[in-house]
Amino acid sequence: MAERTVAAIATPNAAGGIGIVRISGGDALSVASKVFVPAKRALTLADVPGYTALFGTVIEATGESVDQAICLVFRAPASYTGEDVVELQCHGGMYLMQKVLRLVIAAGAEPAGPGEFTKRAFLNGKLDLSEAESVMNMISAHGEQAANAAYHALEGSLSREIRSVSDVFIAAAAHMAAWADYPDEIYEEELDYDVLLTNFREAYDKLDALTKKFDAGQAITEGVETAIVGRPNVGKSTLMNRLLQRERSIVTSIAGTTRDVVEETARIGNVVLRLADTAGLHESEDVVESIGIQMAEEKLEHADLVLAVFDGSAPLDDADRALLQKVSSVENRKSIAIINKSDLGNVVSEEELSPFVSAVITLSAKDPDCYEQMRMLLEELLGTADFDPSAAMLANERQLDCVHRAMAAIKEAIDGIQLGLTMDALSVCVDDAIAPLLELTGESVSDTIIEQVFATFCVGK
Ligand SMILES: Nc1nc2c(ncn2[C@@H]2O[C@H](COP(=O)(O)OP(=O)(O)O)[C@@H](O)[C@H]2O)c(=O)[nH]1
Ligand SMILES: [Mg+2]
Repeated sequence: MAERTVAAIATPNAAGGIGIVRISGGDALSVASKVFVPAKRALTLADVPGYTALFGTVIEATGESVDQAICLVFRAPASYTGEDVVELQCHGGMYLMQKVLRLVIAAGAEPAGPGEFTKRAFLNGKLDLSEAESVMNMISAHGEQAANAAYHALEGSLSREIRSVSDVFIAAAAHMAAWADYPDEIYEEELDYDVLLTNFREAYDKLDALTKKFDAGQAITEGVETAIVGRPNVGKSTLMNRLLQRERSIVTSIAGTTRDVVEETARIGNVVLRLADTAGLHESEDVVESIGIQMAEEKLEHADLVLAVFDGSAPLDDADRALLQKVSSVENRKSIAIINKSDLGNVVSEEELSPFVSAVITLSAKDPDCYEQMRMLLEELLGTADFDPSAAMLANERQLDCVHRAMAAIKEAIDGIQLGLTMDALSVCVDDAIAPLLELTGESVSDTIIEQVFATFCVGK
């Protein structure tokens, strides 16, 4: 592939011990040789083999030295992108890195777009699309489990699972095509409806299992958008701080203390919660507080998980009941009712609240032990307790959508077999099942989707 040679700073946009400018493409070595002079003058970049590290100097066009650097040479196809790649490791000052990049571009490289290195790796068959997406997840992983899961995806756990499914349909499609051409040569074994039915059901179940694990995977990798809501003074901010394990939100006995939305990410066991502590929900005359309450209502509406807090030491009031109605009005959304202040005695029963929410828990946010109580409940509710990072896992909505479309087609095929559909009609369903699976791994995918996937990457990756 005659690609442009591109370059970008591959390290973070911040001062660091080392900064790397990566150059990839057919001219990578000749571009690098214009800006880098090896200390051993006898060596020329054009001649050194792949996997060579050279010490030397980055120079300006005038020949003036800019920085000492290590130059790493990779030769196609044995590089990240599959092309010739040169990495210049310089001292990681931000000004310096920008300067080295400018020199490299002046020497003939073009600035790399977001994710362009990984995109080239994909286009050169170094990794498939779902593996490329896991590169992104590796970078943004919050915790060990997330990084572990992304690593296994990069290493192909999802791709293998998806291929094991798509292979079933590709084989069926091939047999069906052969049958259409040579109907006399009967493919009894391969096209036996009972055998097909068994295979298709097994494939469907595999995909179904992936979708069921999706939410748990998201909770571990992306985090769950979580709103802490309740009327004033029930202990929302105390709970927020407990989950964060530090004093982030202001706690006082004065109602209306929290007026803004206080947002912070907490990792609790395997689960990542993107927490929003909000203003107490009630009628307020105060202009500032009213805006805060409005924001709380919005969080309540859009959050993926709601922690609705109640003061268990006093009977439920109208504001509590209104909140319960609101929490339960959003379908397919997880919610936990928290009966707080259990240390002060309890007049609110879990049975009163359970019809409105996914789970109820009684605790005292003041008691450090409630952290562990919350962890166990969250892991159970979000399905992360028995999470296996080495198992296949869907990494994002794009992949989930592909699986849903494949499942719909497989279901049609299964129904079709049971209705005794003709082989021709069945083969349409089979083709419909294959397409989204190939789209998931990127084996057959439109340029638009490729663009979309890599547009979410950072420059330099
Ligand atoms: N006794 C007791 N007091 C609590 C508990 N949780 C919070 N509080 C107190 O209740 C008051 C209001 O707490 P805060 O977290 O600011 O409530 P918010 O208005 O819902 O954010 C403060 O005085 C807290 O110390 C609890 O579990 N037990
Ligand atoms: Mg508060």
